[in-house]
Amino acid sequence: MLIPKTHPRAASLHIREKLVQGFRDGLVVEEGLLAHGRGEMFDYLIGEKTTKTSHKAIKAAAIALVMAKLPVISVNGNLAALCTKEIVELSKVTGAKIEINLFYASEKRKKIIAQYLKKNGAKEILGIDTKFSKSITKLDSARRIVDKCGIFSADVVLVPLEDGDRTIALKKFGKKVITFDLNPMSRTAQTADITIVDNVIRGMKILIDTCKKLSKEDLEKKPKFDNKKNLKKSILIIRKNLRKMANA
Ligand code: PTJ
Repeated sequence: MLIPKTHPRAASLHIREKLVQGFRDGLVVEEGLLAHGRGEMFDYLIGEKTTKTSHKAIKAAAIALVMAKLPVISVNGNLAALCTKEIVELSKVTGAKIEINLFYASEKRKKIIAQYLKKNGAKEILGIDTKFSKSITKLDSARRIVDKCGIFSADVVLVPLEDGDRTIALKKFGKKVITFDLNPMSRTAQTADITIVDNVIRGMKILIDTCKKLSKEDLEKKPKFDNKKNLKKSILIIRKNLRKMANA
């Protein structure tokens, strides 16, 4: 679909088109389209822009990823469709490994996602070879199967657009969890160590830039970050925007 640049919601419609293309190419599942719709609604409520609160979370996430011994970016269908290039670049900038981990598991879809990432410059992709599969306990979904050299051994895991159960399981497994979730009230958002309440398509670019710009002082000082406090601020932004709309 040709979206006129002057359309008031052009950016949001372009993101939607990217996801639909990802669905047609076999990266995204039907349920991923529903998840995106939920995300669009929350994006609207935060004003379709990266808030100051999200910038704060992005800085904390950048420090955690750069300081990690073994950081891993967990890739699902939606993330692969929306941020193919950014996944590869973030991996280069932070040294993070890339691991494909799907909720609606499918070997065929894993292969398509891996090809997409490789076409965009990814060298190593974990989560494909079952020889290295390990299981995370206390998790029923297909996401419990992880790579021995990736999520299983990681200290910091970036898990964008996630389901709550795995975040809880990863935390119990001793991992520091960073997530992107437009819904600040979701179980994932509430359970993660660092929640970036932003559209992953905007936030990933800012995260890459922030990692590149971190100073020695940032890394030494490690500014304090309170996820619960930050999430409350995101909820207040939504409340304020709703009130504004109701009074307009
Ligand atoms: O590819 P798979 O099989 O691993 O499946 C991926 C999906 C996304 C379908 C699966 O993880 C899922 O069902 O996720 P949920 O439980 O629907 O959660 C997705 C969360 O991401 C929701 O809280 C949405 O608000 C949020 N979300 C959706 N789109 C975006 C987003 N957050 C940030 N950026 C987005 N573009």
